[in-house]
Parts: sequence; structure tokens; C-alpha cells
Amino acid sequence: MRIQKNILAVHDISCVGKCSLTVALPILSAAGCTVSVLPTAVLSTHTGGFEGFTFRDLTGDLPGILKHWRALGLRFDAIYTGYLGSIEQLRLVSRLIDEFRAPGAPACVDPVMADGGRLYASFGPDFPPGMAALCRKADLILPNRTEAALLLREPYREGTQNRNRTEETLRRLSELGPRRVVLTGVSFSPEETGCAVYDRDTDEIGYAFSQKIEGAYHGTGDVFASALIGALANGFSLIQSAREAVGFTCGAIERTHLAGTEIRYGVNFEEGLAEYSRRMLPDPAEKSERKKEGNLDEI
Ligand code: PXL
Repeated sequence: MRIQKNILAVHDISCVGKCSLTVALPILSAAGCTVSVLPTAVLSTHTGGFEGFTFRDLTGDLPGILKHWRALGLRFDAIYTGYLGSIEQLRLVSRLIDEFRAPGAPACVDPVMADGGRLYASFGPDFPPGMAALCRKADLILPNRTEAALLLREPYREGTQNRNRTEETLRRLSELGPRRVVLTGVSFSPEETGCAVYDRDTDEIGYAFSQKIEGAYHGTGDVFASALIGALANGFSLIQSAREAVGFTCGAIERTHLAGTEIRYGVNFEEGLAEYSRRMLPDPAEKSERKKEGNLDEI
């Protein structure tokens, strides 16, 4: 019998403009995981490309929620954090990881705070150092290149990158604390984009690329991270999970591009869910092969 992984997803709810919890929930569910949520804020839309959005910070609600969970004795098989609404929330989430992870359960921190060289509208300059402190707790982090530059306190460089510098960035990010790093938005040629993956235990670096489609499609970081964590939860190795996530995210971008949808509303990942789910939950014989290569417990 298959035992479902119970994953805690800590993100905001953006009511419109698919990102954070509105993508993490369906994708992790399609991967066969039980998903518990801790909403960090409620916004009328996400903050990238809409004017006049509302923002209700839920930091004040978290202690009561955690108190109830403590009374229930809850523990999670993985904790996956994304958009966090305040500096205080960073500290609360750091403590939550210590208290609510099951023994050996990984903490996966997507340090959502910036893209395209710019910090998101809702954050001040004190946020990146706070996020770097949370990353120290993580087993796996998934920054984009702008977030990586902020975490490492170095300038952001536009355009394609070179392999040596990317590999140095991966190692330095790992020195912040996490054993595993997935750097997104990596591109060594104008035609392709993808991610670089580093595992400190083996000192191995891998890449997953696909064809580039121009445009800053919103919420793709959350689609990618959710698909990757869903694959890890199903016993795929880190590099296999990265390949699954790149394929899933690129399919979503391609459909959105072909449909000509406004990019701020997010990508059409929904029509890729059935295929993703089939790839995540194949027959039991194949699954046992995967277990040999690595799984969520080994992040
Ligand atoms: O997808 C990242 C994200 C999540 N949540 C909110 C955001 C953003 C990016 O802009 O604004 C509220």
C-alpha cells in the first residue's frame, strides 16, 4: 500500500494571478501528496503587474494555528515554504520548521522575494538578510538568479551566464546552509533556459534545460518548485525531479504563450496535471526502482 507524504505548504493566497498556494496545492495533490497549508497573507492579486492590490498579513494568526497543531501533535513529512509576508514571519517559520518536521523530514525553502533583478514591491531591504537566515535551516533551497544574488549579497547580472560562475554560485549558496541547491533561470545560450542542481554530499552538479520562450510569465517559480517537490516525494532523484519540473513548467508556459494569455495571470499548468500525475504515480514495480535513486527522505 502506498503511504502518502504529508507536506506542509507555507505560502500566501493570491486570489487572482495563479501563484503560491493556488498552484502548490493542485500540483502537490496531483503528485499524490496530502497537502496541509499555512497561509501567510491574503492578497487580492499577486504583487507582480497589478496596481492597487490588497494585502492582509496573517502573521498575527500564525501563533494560534501553531498552538492548535501543537495540541494535535502534528508532524509533516516535508515543509515547503514560499512567499512569506513579513520579517517576523520569517522567524516564526524558522521555529515552525524545528518543531513540526517529522524526524528526518526535509525543509524546502523557496526564497521568494525577487525576480528580473528587482525585489518584489512588498519587501524592504531588510528582507533578503532575513530570508538568508531562514535558508540556513533548509535542506533544499530553490532561488532564481536574482534571489541568489540577494542571498549572496552580490550584484545581479543580466543575460546568459557562464558555467564556472554558475557552479561557484551553487557551491556558495550551499555554504549558507542547505545541502542541496536548485538555481532557476539558468541559461548558457539565448535559445534555452532551465536550472542547475547541486548536491553537496556528492559534490555533483547537473542541469535541466528546455527551449526558451520570451516573457516573464508569472508564478512559474512556484509551478516549478511544486512540481520538483512533488517528484522528490515520489522517489525521483534531485536531478530527475528537476527534469520533471522543467518539462512541466515549460509545457505550461508554451500553452500560455500559444493561447496569448496576459502573462500576469499565470500559466496554464492545469492542462499538464493529468500527464504529470501519470508520471508521478506509475505502476508499483517502476516505483521501487526510483526508490534506489533517492527520495524526499534523502533531500
Ligand atoms: O510567485 C511568487 C509570488 C508569490 N506571492 C506573491 C507574489 C509573488 C510574486 O510576485 O507577489 C504575493
